Amino acid sequence: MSGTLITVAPTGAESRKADVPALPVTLDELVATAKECEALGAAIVHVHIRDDAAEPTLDPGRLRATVAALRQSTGLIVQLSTGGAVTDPEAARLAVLDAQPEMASCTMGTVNFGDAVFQNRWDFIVDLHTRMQERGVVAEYEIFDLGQLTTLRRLLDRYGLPHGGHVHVDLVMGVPGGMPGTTAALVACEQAIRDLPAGTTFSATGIGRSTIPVMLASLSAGGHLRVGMEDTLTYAKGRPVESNMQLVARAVGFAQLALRPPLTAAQARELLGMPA
Ligand code: KMH
Ligand code: ZN
Repeated sequence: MSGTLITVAPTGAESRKADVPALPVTLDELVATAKECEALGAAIVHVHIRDDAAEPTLDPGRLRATVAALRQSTGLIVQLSTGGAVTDPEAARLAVLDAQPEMASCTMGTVNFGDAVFQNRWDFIVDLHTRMQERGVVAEYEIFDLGQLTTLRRLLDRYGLPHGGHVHVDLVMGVPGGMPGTTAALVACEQAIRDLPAGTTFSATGIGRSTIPVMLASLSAGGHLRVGMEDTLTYAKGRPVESNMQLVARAVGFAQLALRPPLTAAQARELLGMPA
C-alpha cells in the first residue's frame, strides 16, 4: 500500500494544561480533536487521558469511557497508551488493556527520559505482549533506541507474532536519553527492521525540533508518520503549536508532496491486518 499512515498523538502525559492551554485534556476536547484530525487525514489516535485536574491518569473507568466515545464519534483506530506517565506502576499499565482497545502501545525497553527513567523490564514487556495476544489487542511497538528493535526480534522469536499477525513499530526519536532524531538514526532503524518479519511497517515521530527532519526521513524511507502535541509543542522557531490539527495538516501536506497520500482508517486497518 503506497499511502501514508498518519497517527495523531494529541495529549501525552508530560505537558501541563496550565503551560499548554491548547492541549486536549477533557473527553470532549479529545473527541473534538480526534474528529477534526480524522477529517484531515489521520487514521490512528494514540491516547493518553487526564483526570479532572488535567493530570495524567490510567483510571480504568475513564479509559473505557474514552474508548467508547472515540468509537462512537470517529472511525479512527483507537490506540491506548500502555506507557502512561513515567510514574505509573506496571499493574496499572497492564490494566489499560481491560478497556479493550483495538490497539495499544508496547514499549521495547527502558530508556532515560529527560531527567526521569521510562521503565520497561523484559518480564513486563513479555506480560504486555502476551496479554495483548490473549485479549485480541493489536500492538504498536514503541522504539526509543536502536537496540530495542533487537529486543522486539527476541520477543517475537520467543513469544510469537502480535494479534493479527502484522508487525508495526513506531520510532520515537529525539527523546533526551534515546536515539537522536536524525536521518542516520532512522536509516539504522530501517535496516534493523529488515531483520523483523517480512512486511513489518514503521512510523516515526521526532520529538521537539527533530519533528520535521524525522518526518521527511521517514517518508523518504517508506515509513509512516506520527505527529501531535504529545511530541511537539513548537510549530516553527518562535511559533507555538496552535492545535493538533495544525500538525496533522502539515503531515498530510508532506505526505501528499511525497505522492503518498494519507490512508483512511479503513485502509490503515487493512495495512495493519485488523478486522474492518
Ligand atoms: N509518556 C511516556 C513515558 C507510550 O505512550 O506508549 C511513554 C509514552 C509511550 O508515551
Ligand atoms: Zn504516548
